[in-house]
Amino acid sequence: MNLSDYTLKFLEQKKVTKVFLITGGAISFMVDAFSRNNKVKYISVAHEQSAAMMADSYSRLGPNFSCTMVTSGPGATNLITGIACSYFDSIPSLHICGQVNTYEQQDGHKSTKNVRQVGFQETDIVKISKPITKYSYKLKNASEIRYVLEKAYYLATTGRPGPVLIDIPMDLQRVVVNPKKLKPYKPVIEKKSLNYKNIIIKIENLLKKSKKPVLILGGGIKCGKAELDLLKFLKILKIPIVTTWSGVDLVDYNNQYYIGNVGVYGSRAANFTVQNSDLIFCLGTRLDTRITGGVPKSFARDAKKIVVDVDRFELDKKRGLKIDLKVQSHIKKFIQNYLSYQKIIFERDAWLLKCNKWKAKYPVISKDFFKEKKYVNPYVLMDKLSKTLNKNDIIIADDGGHLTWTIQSFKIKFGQKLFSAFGNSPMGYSLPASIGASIVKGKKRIICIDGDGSIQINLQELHTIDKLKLPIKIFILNNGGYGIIKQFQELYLGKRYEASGKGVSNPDFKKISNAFNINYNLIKNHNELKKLVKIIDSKKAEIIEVRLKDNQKIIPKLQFGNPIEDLSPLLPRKEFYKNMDISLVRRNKRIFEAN
Ligand SMILES: Cc1ncc(C[n+]2csc(CCOP(=O)(O)OP(=O)(O)O)c2C)c(N)n1
Repeated sequence: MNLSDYTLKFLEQKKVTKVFLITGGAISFMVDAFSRNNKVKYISVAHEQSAAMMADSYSRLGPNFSCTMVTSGPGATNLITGIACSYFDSIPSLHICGQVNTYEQQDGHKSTKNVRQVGFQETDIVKISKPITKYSYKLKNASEIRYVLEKAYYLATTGRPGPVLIDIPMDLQRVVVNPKKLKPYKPVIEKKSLNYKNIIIKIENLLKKSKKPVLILGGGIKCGKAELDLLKFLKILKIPIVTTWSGVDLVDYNNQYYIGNVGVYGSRAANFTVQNSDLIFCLGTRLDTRITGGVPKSFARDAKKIVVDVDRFELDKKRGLKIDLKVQSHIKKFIQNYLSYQKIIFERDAWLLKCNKWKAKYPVISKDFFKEKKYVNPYVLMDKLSKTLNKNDIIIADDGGHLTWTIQSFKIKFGQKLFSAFGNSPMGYSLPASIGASIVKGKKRIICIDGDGSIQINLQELHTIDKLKLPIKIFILNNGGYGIIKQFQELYLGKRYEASGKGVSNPDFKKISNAFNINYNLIKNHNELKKLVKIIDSKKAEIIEVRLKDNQKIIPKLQFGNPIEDLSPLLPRKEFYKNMDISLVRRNKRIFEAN
């Protein structure tokens, strides 16, 4: 067998059975190996960027992770945006790039070390990808292949997961290898183990002293595949729960402990909960600025903070937040240990009641939104979708206003999955991600929430959807431009809509649908939302263009300079002070003055 056959065999053994690819000269020998392997299948797509995004969503939802294969130079550089999605959201994926032959590489001889390129389409993808991968390596000779594949697999899936890249020169791809003689990779496993018993005693002591505790749940729980462990944990810790964007699908919206999404685009209820709390217990969240707001010191300023994270660097970063108890642990291990050492079932009824009153008083989907006559209000659309979709549906949003409306107002039924590429947040993610998701789930229907701007980035994959007959429902929320940018310009740039309204336009989405052989539907107003049930139940792919007001706003949203409890539109001050402990408001004033 040659090195390419060996690589596919390795993927087969690791149950990585789908590879998203575009072929090319430098990857040809690797791709040829598919002709001799009937277990690992490839899917030819239309852009390497979307191949990486397909692999990303495949890994988010599947039992195993996925792989891309691309040619050298432009094939490899096209992967970058998709790889970054996996890196920032801690998603394992493997990217195999073809590279020019070993004898024509720029770094192959000292006389060419400083030239730009030697081989045709030669690019140093290892250097380019280093900051967004856990491991990136160019194969030097064929005998390294087992070691490198095993190391890449180990690193992608262990600790905080993430993407890895292997660059394989063309001549090495066809070298005959003897698997028995290849050197294996033996990871150095750290023996250091935590004293969970002590940690859990400390946590219970903090809890006992707390009158207003809150659980903050983040995407790390999903990366650590601890969703079911979490359910058991929530039975013994009966306190208000808020989620980050990445954690939004961890808890049923109607769960009596669930208050809402916290942060810059969070709900008023969730933000009041966190900002009035005296203890926040954070699982799998890195508490980034989308959660804390621009001045981290003002976040949960009266609360002791417990944070559980697998990544030491996240725990030790200094950004104005003081963490009182840092627990560096894999989340699954932490929860399992908690369950075995825990002594008390913890409740705080009066506090829970107060938080639930906020949830009832400040719903994200306001009654007023239903009064819109001429267009569809996106919050009303989400209300309708929440009611229509079933508990196994997968919803993937892109980037912009439509992502924000979705995360703010979609009401999760436990079992549903709702995500985007949260950390990287590129326009163009949801369409290819929906393809990866549909494939890993056996051609399941996927709800893709897109914007009229974002969909144009990876529009070419509509053909992949048609070719593979995937029943993806593609919602294009059309507000005639880049809504989220317009709202920003309105607030901070004197309503000068440069390159967001001005100079930006859309193709005719009906003609686009026809060209790609996908059914087209138009929903212009609330009355027409009743068409949705039938469209969603269709066995085919459907494009659903939904007409919004051009100046549709994200409501509520944090304005620069405010702490997260004070979302805009600002509440009348009297009402606001009723919701906030006044000493906290005063303390906040001092924090902001000091900044
Ligand atoms: C690849 C990429 N380019 C640019 C941006 C900056 N950006 C973020 S959202 C956005 C506009 C999105 O417009 P649309 O998809 O129509 O969504 P809307 O806000 O109107 O709902 C832009 C330009 C980005 N996130 N990703």
